[in-house]
Amino acid sequence: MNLRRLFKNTLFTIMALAASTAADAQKVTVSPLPQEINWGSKKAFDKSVAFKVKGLKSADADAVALLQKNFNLDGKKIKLIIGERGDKAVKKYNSMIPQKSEGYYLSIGPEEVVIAGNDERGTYYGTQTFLQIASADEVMCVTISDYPDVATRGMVEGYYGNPYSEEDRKSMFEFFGKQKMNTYIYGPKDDIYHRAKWREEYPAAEAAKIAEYVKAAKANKVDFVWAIHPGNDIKWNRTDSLNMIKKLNAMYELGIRTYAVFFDDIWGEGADATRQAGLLNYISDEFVKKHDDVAPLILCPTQYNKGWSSGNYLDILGEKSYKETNIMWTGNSVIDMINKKDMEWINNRIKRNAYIWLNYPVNDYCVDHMLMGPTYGNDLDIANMLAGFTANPMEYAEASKISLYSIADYTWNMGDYDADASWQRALEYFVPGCTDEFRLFCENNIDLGVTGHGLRRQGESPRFNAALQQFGKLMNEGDTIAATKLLTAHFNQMIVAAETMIATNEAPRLSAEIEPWCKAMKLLALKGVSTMKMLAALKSNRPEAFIENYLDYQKLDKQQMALRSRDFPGSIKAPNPVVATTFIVPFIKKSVAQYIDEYKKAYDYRLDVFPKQVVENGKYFIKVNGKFLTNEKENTPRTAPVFKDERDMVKPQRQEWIISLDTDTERYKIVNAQDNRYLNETGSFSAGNSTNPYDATWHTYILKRGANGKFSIHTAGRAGKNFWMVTPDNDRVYNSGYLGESYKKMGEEEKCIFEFVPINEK
Ligand code: LOG
Repeated sequence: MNLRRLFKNTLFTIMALAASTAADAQKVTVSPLPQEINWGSKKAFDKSVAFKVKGLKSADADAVALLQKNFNLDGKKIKLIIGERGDKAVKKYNSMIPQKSEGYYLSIGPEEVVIAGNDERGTYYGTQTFLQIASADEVMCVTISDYPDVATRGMVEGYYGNPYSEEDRKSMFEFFGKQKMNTYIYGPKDDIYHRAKWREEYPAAEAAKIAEYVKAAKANKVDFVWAIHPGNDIKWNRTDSLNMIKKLNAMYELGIRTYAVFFDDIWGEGADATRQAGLLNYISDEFVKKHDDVAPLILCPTQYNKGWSSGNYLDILGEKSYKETNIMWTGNSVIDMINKKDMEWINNRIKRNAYIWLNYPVNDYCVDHMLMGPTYGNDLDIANMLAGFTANPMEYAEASKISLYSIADYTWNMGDYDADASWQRALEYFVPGCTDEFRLFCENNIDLGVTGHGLRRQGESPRFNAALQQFGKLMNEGDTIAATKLLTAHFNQMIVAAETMIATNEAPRLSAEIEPWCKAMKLLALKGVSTMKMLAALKSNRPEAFIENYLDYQKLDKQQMALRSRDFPGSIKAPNPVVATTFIVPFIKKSVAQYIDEYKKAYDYRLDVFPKQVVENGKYFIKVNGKFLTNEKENTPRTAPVFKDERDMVKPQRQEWIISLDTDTERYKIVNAQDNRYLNETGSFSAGNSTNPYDATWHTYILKRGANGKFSIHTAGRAGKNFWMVTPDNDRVYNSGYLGESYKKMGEEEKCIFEFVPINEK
């Protein structure tokens, strides 16, 4: 480069920088979006400035701690005034403070900063906003008047699966503090002292942990709500009433001041509305009101969504339970977004505003998918119809924060909520250095396919779909080279994005959680590349190249099938991660099948490499006489699946079976999607995946398709030559080997009793 050009370039850079520091560049986008923000036109001061604080002693201590941690407070020139309504320090600004719970007034000028809360949380949130704005190199003058639309905002750790770790929870509290969320309901289904052993006190070490959570949450202005789930075996008698109070008192000792009682996903006696309302009122009288610092109760009813409501259950709760008791609600169905009409319906029934339990981004019913897309679909005009809004997350705490970031935005300032913009800001917030790679990852993890609950998410793989259109056009024009190049380039982008997200050290805990999905995305994209090579080989008459790439494809497929997430010892679930199932997976599958067909018509070289699959690898319902084979006792060693009449809506994956060809034995393996246990030769689950690990010579089946379209399932290898039958009342499966010789004479067609109904991803 010659000197003149160098000079010109430098000049441009300087000019560009000058332009960006002048005004717009310093307008930090505050999160969650404030209600009212007015930027001045001038710079107030630089990032590293020191302040002279007024109000330090009377202001909220957590807010003060934030200031002390982040700023030099030994300055002389610039005043920083902090406090809440009523404090002398901020008296002058009283009229500026919004008269709203948790609201604050913040003004930043060259001589003075004012942080004035309507209450202590308000001061704290004002300080959080100040921190965000003051992180810019040059801080601009601004005044903000801000408050939340929804009083109670946060999450409910209420899913089935591995509960959050200590680190997960503590990091979540901090995140909530920053994003102005104030509620963390603790109710993991798989904490035994929450549900299975609700009467028993936590052992000392675990009790200490809970006490720590209360403190850590509080320091971030988060209420740590503890939930109890007694409905599976509660007796409606005095003993259990006393058991309840005893447990709640023990939790009080640990610092809990807000309590929830969950009656979701139970049947039988526990599900009685009158009894439930009676218990909650009893707890209110005998426990809540006996303390002056315990908040009103939160109840998750058994009929917690419209789809599951019937009779007068909800009316009874509405009439009988004390008006201050909050009643949770997931919407029109278990998994749904919340709309105005539904709110009208439920609020009328329960005679109070419902407290939302949003089942998003929870993925315990589709655990092979990650839900990383925009959080859209909740109505923007329902703030005054809500008692609270909490989201049930995935068991992946960091990945869930993408959606929770948007929940914070939505609940704070509903009217200004823009799902896509909020999503993009969340992506930038977590990985500012590789946002686009992360976005590409998230774009391929949006929809969840067909599930028993029916929720779908739009907008998956937009960049692939754009490329696919172009691909179709080029193929129509006969330009295979350009077409394959185009899609290959897209697949390569996916590979780079996956590798980047694994390697980046910007968000190590996030990377660790999504790594299995990144690997799945990379393997899928590599399969895409192989598919394009197969197409190119086909069109240029190179059968050897076709076979070579097909073998690569098969190898990659096998690697992908072997991927597991959360396969640590004792993990409750260990899913095989899937990505981009709406468009990319079906495209690749369809293309490969089509290219193989074309190949077979044109060549007879190495036809042996193509599997003669009776059943395509995939997810299926296994049905006999219309009944679903169901893994009723997940994670319980030595149990057998049973047949159920209806689709399981609580844990739909119990009825989903992954059938795949084991290429070593060329027989099939049958695995349950709920807990990843394989079926053994007796048609039951063995001691456990770890104590009796999968062994292809034992645990694979020969599947035969009958003329009736149904299948027979045969054992082979070391398990001997038998087949599966079902008990006379279609209760469960058993092995014909138990029945001696006579059954061996059964006709082949007669053995074909199993239906494999594919669970379509699309
Ligand atoms: C459970 C919840 C689970 C969610 C999604 C509620 C109130 N209860 O069907 O623990 O995470 O659905 O699978 C539920 O939603 N049952």
